[in-house]
Amino acid sequence: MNIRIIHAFVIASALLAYSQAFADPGHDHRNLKVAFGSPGKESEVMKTVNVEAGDQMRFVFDRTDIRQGDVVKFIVRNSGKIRHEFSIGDTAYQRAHATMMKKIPDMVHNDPNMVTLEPGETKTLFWKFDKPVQGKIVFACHEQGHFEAGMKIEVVLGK
Ligand SMILES: [Cu+2]
Repeated sequence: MNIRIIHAFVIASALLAYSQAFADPGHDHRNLKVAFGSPGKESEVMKTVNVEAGDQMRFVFDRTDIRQGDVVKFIVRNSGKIRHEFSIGDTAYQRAHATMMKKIPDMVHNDPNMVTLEPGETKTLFWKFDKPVQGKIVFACHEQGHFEAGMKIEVVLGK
């Protein structure tokens, strides 16, 4: 099993445990997917957000006006001298992700909703915010200690 599959499995397990804790009886979780959207297509992009990840443990966004239904292109640049991560999630997902990253701190991501960026690197993600969100949309870096140091941006998904 490669690290990416382990990662997907651990996140799915954590989310499953979370959602089961809040599930009403009879609800079927066999087809559990991420609850905060789905991978977007470049041809559908409605908004572009430029993101800078820096060593001050901050993300800088040039806009945060994201609404339900938007397909957003994120152009993420690591302007720092250390590795950062950019991941899209919601409150529950990022909490689960943070717990998992403490167990496997050197995990590298290249998934539709998360990328790992070496210093100077720029990567692009396309995400479709097609689902209502419980809590907030949370953009986070889970390199060791970064989330705890405040490397996240929380956005209320507009209607
Ligand atoms: Cu970081």
